[in-house]
Amino acid sequence: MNEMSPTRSEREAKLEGMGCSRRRTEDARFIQGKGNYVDDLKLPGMLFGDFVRSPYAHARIKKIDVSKAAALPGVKAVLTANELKPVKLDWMPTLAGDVQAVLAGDKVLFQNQEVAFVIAEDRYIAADAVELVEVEYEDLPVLVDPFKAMDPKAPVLREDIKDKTEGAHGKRKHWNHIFTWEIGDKAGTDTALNSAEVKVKELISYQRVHPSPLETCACVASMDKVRGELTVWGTFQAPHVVRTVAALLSGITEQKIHVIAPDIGGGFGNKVGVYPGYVCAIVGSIVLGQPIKWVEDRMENLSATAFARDYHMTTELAATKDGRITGLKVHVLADHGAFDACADPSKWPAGFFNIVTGSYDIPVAHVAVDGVYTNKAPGGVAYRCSFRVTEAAYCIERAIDVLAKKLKMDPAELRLKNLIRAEQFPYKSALGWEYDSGNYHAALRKAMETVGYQKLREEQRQKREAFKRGETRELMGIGVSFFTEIVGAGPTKNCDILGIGMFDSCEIRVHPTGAVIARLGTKSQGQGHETTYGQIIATELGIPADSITVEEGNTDTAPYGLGTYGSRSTPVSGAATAMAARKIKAKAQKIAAHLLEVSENDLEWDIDGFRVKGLPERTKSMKEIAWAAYNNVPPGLEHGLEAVNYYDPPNMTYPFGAYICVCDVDADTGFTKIRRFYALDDCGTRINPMIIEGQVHGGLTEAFGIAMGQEIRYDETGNVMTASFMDYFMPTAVETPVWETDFTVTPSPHHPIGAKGVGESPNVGGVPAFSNAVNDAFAHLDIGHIQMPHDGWRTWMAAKQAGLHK
Ligand code: MCN
Ligand code: CUM
Repeated sequence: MNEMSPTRSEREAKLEGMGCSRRRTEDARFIQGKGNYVDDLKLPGMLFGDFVRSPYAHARIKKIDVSKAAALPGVKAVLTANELKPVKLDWMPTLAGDVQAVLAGDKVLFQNQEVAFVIAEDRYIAADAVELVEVEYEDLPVLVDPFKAMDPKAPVLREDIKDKTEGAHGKRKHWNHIFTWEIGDKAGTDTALNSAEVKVKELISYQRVHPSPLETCACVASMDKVRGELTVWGTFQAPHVVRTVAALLSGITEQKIHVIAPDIGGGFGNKVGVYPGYVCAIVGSIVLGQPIKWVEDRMENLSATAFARDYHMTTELAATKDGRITGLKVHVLADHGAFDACADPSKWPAGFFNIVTGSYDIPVAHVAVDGVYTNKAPGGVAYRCSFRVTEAAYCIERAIDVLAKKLKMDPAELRLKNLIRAEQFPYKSALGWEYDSGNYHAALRKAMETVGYQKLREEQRQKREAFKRGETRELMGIGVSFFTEIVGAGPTKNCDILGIGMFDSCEIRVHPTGAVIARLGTKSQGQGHETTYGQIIATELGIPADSITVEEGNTDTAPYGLGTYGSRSTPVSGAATAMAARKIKAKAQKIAAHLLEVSENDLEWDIDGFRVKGLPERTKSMKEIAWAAYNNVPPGLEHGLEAVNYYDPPNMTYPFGAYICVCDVDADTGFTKIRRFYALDDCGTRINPMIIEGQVHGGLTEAFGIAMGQEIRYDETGNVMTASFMDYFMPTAVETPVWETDFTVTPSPHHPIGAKGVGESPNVGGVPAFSNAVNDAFAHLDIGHIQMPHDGWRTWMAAKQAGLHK
């Protein structure tokens, strides 16, 4: 070797592969304002669609008169349910096995429900025409409180299914009941509770919130009547699923539908489902033969598209006097709004809520979930939720603190006592999951040491004394949370969407010069996929990441995939990427052996190519092999260097983390200052540490928003009180605390590169940490569980209830 040739570590660094904090390639266009979002699309002859929405939460539609609107110059068409009925599109199927009105026909079921769709030459004319549509309503009794949904006298909401005793998930108990989902050992759990030395029971509510991505939902539908082809650009987290649904609904054959998700300005689960806007734009375009754009405004997004949570969890824990948990029972009342449009895998009407035993070795547990209809917007699964894992983590993490208070035990100590031990992995939980790997004690101990936990407790003790003496009006709270996530849906044996198994895919082509294009079935909404998939391929194939282009979101070019949500991209498509690369590498080895005139088995991999074992100077780089793949392949081998992999994960991945939050509550204003927030995440093998940190910062900021102020609230007549950022708390840089991040690495044993997902972890673990901190500030006082969100008013009320305002 001459002295100019690069060292091994230089060769490795040049790849910018896994483990490298490589700068995000997509940011070059984003920070220069050169992103390409749906609303940037302008097609010749493009029209604009806008909705007439219901001011009522529950009302019968007596009459719709569109004549004035239709007569307005520039208006091309006005669609109502009557126009959609002949093509059987006035209703559409939801991902949860229910149906949803595309445009309300006989009655409306929530405020701002879609009633008519006006199509005009531009957005302004459409808005004017919306005002001219006259709808006569007869208001009906409104059901807002889910606890009253199954009263014998509750109003009938869904007249279309009121006599159906069977739903998509079994028996219905009431006209407003959707499903009961039950799992675990009921008798065993009751025995554990009845014989427990110590018991706690608490109603833990997770309020309705909304992910509100920066970019609202949008689409452009364009029907080419000559070719009989439909192209739809949209804010889709799962473009292939949208194409399949569009084919099934429209009758246009699937290959003649082109679904394209361009750049997306945040999804957070809000952009998984199919909305009336998409259907109406498509129908309009088919009818008029012109492209139609539909873009929601902020109020429409906040009040009518997929909300999150609204889970009311009655939680019971049984334990011994010295703090061993012996059983867990949870009953959930789930408010799904007017239609069950939860975006869960088909067989999981309550998502993966049965991860509610959390990170603890709980011998027996039982969960029952009742879903009900109310006069609110549909949705339920969104907002970094991992299919209801957020609710589950909040439930168990609050319950642990409630139990610690009852036992007069330190909440961290109670956790250490019950956490699943490293040697128990793979761990089979009482509610049916097999946790792949973890070292929980190491993580929690590292967190406690880093923040100086014992010292903080001592400071808190002193501060409480000082409060009693009247020297301060602040209460100090320390919130601990330990969470286990379950991401990577999922094994096709138990996870599907509309019958399509939840595998995912990657296709890689190596061009003659050694440059690569990779295409995937997932779709980034800001997570940095163009950067990180390239890093996996770089390491696997020894090709610099800068020579690799990653493309997603075009159903014509990408292999079929189920999309990005549930932090599944890394666990499923990341695995598909590694596996596709390995197919290519296996072929490359054959070509290298041919070129070096040795047997395949005489070769070994070395960073960016193959070398002959024992003769390290005899090498063929991947670049050389790529060239040879197009002109000098061994006899009998096909030309080219490409592969596709459809990966069906054998299990989910189980990332975890330990979060600690320190806050100071002002007893007189209720204002809570987050003094410190430490987040340790373990997502197995780390592909890009900088991107992981970004994901954690974003997720913690959302968790802060949820825990400290966000709530989609309705008044008793079903008016949405929080349909704008004036009323719905959106944290800015001003309010957002400083985040300290940390990590441990426990690879997933079944994932090809050992990686687990991370995108939703900070929200799952963050919310209980904040809530536990605020509750902990009051833990020495005689008040019960304080509900989220912990805004100034609620916290002030808690202080008042605790007798601190005398
Ligand atoms: N990553 C990594 N190493 C790991 C795990 C992940 O470097 N061990 C990187 C990945 O390569 C990817 C990112 O972290 O670039 C997130 O990966 P993953 O955890 O697999 O999650 P997904 O890519 O599937 O993203 C979905 C997840 C979800 S469900 C929501 S909701 C959410 C979230 O991502 N929405 C987001 N983070 C978001 N971030 C942004 N900016 N915008 C959204 O809409
Ligand atoms: Cu549940 S929000 Mo994400 O899965 O898109």
